[in-house]
Amino acid sequence: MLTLYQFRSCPFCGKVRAFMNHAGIAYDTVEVMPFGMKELDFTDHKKVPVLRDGEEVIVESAAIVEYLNQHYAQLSVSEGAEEWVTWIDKTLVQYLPPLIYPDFGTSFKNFAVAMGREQIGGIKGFFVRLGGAVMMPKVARKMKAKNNIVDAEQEFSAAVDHWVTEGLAGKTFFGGKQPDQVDTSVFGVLHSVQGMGVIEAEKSRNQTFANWYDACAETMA
Ligand SMILES: N[C@@H](CCC(=O)N[C@@H](CS)C(=O)NCC(=O)O)C(=O)O
Repeated sequence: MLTLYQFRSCPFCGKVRAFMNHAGIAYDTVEVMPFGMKELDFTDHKKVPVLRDGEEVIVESAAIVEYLNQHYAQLSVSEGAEEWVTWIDKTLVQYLPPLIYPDFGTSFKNFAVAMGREQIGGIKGFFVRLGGAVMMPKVARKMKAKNNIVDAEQEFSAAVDHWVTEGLAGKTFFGGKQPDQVDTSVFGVLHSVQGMGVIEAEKSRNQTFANWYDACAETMA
């Protein structure tokens, strides 16, 4: 059995889950505690996702998806996929922290959504939520500066439009009639923030995006 070590709300972990869900690959998940990451004591890589396949330990979300496709799925890889895989990690993902953790109040509210999903309750859940809400706006500000993001909302909407016009380009999916690993990766990253208002706003603004997102959700969520 494959085991995915994850934070449930991490976009990179969402990317891996969406691929496995879509490809029908069975897996277990282990929820890693953000402060300490004791669950990852078996590896020096202190970031999630980490995939364990028997003795094999695979790290880095894009490499994990590649590994899964090679060994368990063999989905066809569409032309231009490599460029979009880079865009997802270098551009699309970078907007999410500034959007969902802009300040303490919004972060505290959005951490409740994430904590609910991760089913971390009680005192431990409260301290993870509080610690995250204090820390993440600082991380988000740094990411914003590093990536030259000025207006996260507007630039994220432009990124969604870019995906629709240049990625989907009139097709149902990037992969054509069927989703491929670019679709699963874009969906997985975006789905990680579902319920926090960001995706909902984009769906009501861009109907083509909404149609694609809902079609992906049928097999990937
Ligand atoms: N390039 C990595 C990025 C993974 C990553 O940044 N994961 C974050 C959670 S979203 C993490 O584990 N952060 C913990 C830390 O940096 O201490 C990938 O694609 O897997």
